[in-house]
Amino acid sequence: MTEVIETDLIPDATSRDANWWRQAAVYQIYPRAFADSNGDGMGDLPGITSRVPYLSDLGIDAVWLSPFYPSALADGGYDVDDYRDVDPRLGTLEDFDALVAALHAAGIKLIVDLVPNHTSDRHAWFREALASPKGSPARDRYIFRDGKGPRGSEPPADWTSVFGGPAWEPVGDGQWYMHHFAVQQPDLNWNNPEVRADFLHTLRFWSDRGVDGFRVDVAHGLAKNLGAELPSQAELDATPKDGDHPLWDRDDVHDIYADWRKVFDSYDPPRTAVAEAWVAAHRRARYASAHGLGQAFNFDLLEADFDAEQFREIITFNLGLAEESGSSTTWVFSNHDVVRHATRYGLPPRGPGAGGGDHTAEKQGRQWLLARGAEPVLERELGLRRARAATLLELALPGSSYLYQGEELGLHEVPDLPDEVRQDPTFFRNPGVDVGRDGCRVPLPWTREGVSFGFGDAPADLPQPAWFADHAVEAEDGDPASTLTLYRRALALRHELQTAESLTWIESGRDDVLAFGRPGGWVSVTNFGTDPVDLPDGEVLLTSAPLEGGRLPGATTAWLRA
Ligand code: TEU
Repeated sequence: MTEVIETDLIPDATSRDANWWRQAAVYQIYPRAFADSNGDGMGDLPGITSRVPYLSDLGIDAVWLSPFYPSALADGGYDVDDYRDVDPRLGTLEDFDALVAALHAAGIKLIVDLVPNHTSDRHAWFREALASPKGSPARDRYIFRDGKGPRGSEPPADWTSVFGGPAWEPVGDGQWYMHHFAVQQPDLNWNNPEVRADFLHTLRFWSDRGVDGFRVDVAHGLAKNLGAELPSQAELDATPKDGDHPLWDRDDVHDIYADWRKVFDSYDPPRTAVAEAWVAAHRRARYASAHGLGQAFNFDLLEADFDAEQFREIITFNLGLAEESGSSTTWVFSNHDVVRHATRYGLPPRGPGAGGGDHTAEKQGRQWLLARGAEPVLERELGLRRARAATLLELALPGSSYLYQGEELGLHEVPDLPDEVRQDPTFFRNPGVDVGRDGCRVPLPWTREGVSFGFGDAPADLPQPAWFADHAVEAEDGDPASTLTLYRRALALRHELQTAESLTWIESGRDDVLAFGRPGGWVSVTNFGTDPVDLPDGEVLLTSAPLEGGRLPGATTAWLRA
């Protein structure tokens, strides 16, 4: 038995206390793919409001709403034209207020996505920058540099963007601007005081409208230190990301979040934030500090195989990090950027020693997508069975669980979207190398039939496959064996059983079984192997698949009351 962490805090995610987020189950809504109320083929805010009863029945504590701001959708809304408005195709500010009111009436908090690293190229600031001369204050809000060569016709540096292709774009007068992501996403200059002030304004704007927290996009990218001489990509690659890299995870980024914290703490209860920061594990704690954003994602489980040893190591390590930061830890299997976990777990194992390095389970999934899901053959049932077991394990862990719309329906990735409907810039910028993230962004099926399975009255812009019918809410509602029923039961029980943020490993005597107890007698046992195993003593509360002769079969989790 290993004591991992003990705190005396017993949060209650349903109350209005300042710690509501510490062990919340947060459900991510990708708004354009959730529910379409006006038949234009695009999900919208009134669509979400109409589904609040569904969210309430599901039993989540909070919604994380991906960007709903005006946007040309060059990157699914992560290219923001105006941070303090609603995309007219999604509704109005009044619709937003109605959504907040409906969620709050149902006891559900709302976290909105904030995209501070870059604006869109249609943002008023960027238009002004293009219309203004070199060296002007308007250009200083972004990262402009003179090009090299005659008339600046060569880029100022050879950098590649995160999305593939060059990271510098010419504007026609010898100057170029920097973009970590798509061309339509110019990076902001966070050394500019006006940029800093404007985001404080945005934080207050949404906090005043009742928003409970923020998910901070690319939180490790805002601070940059670029002198007159730009380094080469090779030099960037060779520079350790330990606080003084010119572009990523700089120590001074935390000065920005210290300012934000003052805004968060001026509200009652304080507004919360969670950092999306793809940084080395030992650097995560700073983002999660109570003086900064307060919580940070860890993506370790979504990069791992369905493997007891990897899971145990990741869980122990991250609970330790949580102790270091004073925050609670976060768990994520799926989101709008990655191959859905039911699909990842249905692909062949990556072989001995897999776990770290660049070839993660998620990257393996992306390679599979490149073959349009043809090879290797996806073991659909096994993948879903493992995903259900993994999720039940996750929901018993101390800390917050971030769930992605559709996983509660057991959805697989849609691997075979025709190229002509694809929207993700990572598809267009990486021909033949990456098909992008559209396969996890296909609109949800609500009914077994209809032009878009109840998503709306028009066909969905990303076409839904025929097999979505079997995963529709209507098909799964009330079916005791469905994934939706499993999530509902698990989330309801989690509320009942939720307890202090600690965990005690229970030695199972087997390498392929992970068992742990939470204070108060809540026990979770997962069999990662194939042979049925005996369960510890206790009352079985819930299982991710039926027991076999009282024993726990392979790829199954059971919750017990000891
Ligand atoms: O993602 C940041 C990020 O680093 C990911 O883009 C990741 O590298 C990528 O998904 C791999 O394909 C955030 C958002 O979650 C993502 O949707 C946005 O596209 C991105 O920022 C730019 O805003």
